[in-house]
Amino acid sequence: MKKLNVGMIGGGFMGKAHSLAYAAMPMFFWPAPAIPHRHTVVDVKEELAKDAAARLGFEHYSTDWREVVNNPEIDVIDIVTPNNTHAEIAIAAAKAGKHIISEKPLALGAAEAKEMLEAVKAAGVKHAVAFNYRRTPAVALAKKYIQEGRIGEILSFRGTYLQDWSADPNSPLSWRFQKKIAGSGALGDIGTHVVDFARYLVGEISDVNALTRTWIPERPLQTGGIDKLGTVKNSGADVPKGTVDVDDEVITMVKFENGAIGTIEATRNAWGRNNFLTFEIHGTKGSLFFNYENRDELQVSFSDDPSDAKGFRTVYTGPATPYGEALWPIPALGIGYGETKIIETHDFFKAIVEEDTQFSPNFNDGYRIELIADAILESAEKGQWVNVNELEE
Ligand code: NAI
Ligand code: SOE
Repeated sequence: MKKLNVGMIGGGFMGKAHSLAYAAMPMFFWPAPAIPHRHTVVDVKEELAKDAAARLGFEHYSTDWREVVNNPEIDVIDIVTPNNTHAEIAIAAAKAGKHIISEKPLALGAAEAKEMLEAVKAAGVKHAVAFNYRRTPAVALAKKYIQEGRIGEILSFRGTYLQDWSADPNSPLSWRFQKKIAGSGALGDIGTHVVDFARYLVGEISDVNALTRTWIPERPLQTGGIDKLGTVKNSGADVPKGTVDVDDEVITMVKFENGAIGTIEATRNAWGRNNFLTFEIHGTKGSLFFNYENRDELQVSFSDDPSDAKGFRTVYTGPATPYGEALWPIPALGIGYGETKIIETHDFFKAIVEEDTQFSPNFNDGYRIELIADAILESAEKGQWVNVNELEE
């Protein structure tokens, strides 16, 4: 069976998730399209890279991503570093002829994303952006129902991504609060997952009208350089603080090219909400509701449901629903974050080995999502509707 050597840049939170998927993918999808071989992991310091290799099962480690990108033994570059590094690594990897999977958001903005897209197109390599939540089986089931016309013509989409890990002002100034590293705040970090849902399930977004707020304008500087997503507090009068220069919260109305309308909300300041990634879609013949916190479930209501049984009911994903044959044999046995990454890895490796197969979402989608995010920021600043296509150069 074909083996593809992976060079993974970054050994943090997503480094762990992607490594798990490389190890587990062939256990779920057999025969695998190709076996991912964890060849080299890169991190910024020798002790981090060495530790990552031992922990995540990589054969080699390095502190120089350029060396790995240019290593002829490497087939796939996996970018799991903070957002400001994605473009430089991806463009170099494309020039070196590597297939690329980049974590989301693709870039700091549309201008960078466009350069990345042009680089992968010129190189003819396969490319992916890791908006993995669309590969939750219940989300793929919603897509199937929509494609089959089960809810008719879509009228509206309401999407949220609400978390509370940064609601405490003593949560430190992680890279996610710094524009030069993150690009934007809740919008780029989690709002883009909802934008991916909206485009995947409903269609292209044409116009946006947004509000953004920064609720906590400064935060204690992070000590130790370790980003623990707000779980390590840094309090006290003498703790130096730094400026938050990104949005904490975004709410936007959206218009779709097909006439549907919707809203997208994202915040990391919503006490009590953890990974409250939801959508509710209303169509002419029914409605669908999904909440990632209950990710085995899709709530459905159809116009021809019996009149004495009105309301949403729960469909549990399992062997008969998307990806079911590869996953667990009983519905509701439990889909986790890991499974979404395992499916993503399978689908990307399949796209690599099959000449005519393209992975989706890819850099085209990543670029379009950056354009939409740029439009949302511009709309919030100007206080008016912004047409997304008008931002395209
Ligand atoms: P993290 O901060 O946990 O890990 C990033 C790692 O990259 C750290 O070990 C850091 O030392 C290393 N790094 C930074 N610059 C580097 C460089 N130039 N060369 C080599 N290593 C470098 O960050 P996390 O949470 O893993 O996020 C990484 C990316 O994944 C971000 O783009 C983020 O938005 C995305 N992400 C996506 C998620 C999803 O659900 N799809 C979930 C969490 C993060
Ligand atoms: C933090 O908000 C975070 O890790 C995001 O960066 C991810 O994209 C999201 O999936 C989980 O939360």
